[in-house]
Amino acid sequence: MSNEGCGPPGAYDSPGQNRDESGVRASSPSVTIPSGKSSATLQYYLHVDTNETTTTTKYDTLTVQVLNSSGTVLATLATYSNLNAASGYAVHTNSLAAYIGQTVTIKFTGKEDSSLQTSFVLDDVTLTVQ
Ligand SMILES: [Ca+2]
Repeated sequence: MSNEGCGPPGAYDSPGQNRDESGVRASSPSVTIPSGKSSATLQYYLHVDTNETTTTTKYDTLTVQVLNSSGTVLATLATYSNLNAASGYAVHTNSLAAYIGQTVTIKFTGKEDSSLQTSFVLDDVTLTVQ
């Protein structure tokens, strides 16, 4: 029997200090927005919590993007950062009217630097087509 593959315990683990959380990285299944509709609205609730203390620099961000069926980014709908930190959830809406008749994917991508965590908490993501 061999016993390989594991490095020394703790070699890649540095406990304490600034714990880095990866935040949100999620995308919806692709959705087809039927042609002939007049409005398409993406709505979601977002709570941003941060340990950052800056009031000027966006160290940690969450971007909301529209991708086509090939995975190409068509547009960035919104960008949030540690500067948006607040208690409670805020409701946001983005128009997807430009994509009526297309099949698109909505992608939420959280990105953080190596210190001072920011959490982007999404809830109730809905797409309303009328
Ligand atoms: Ca940070």
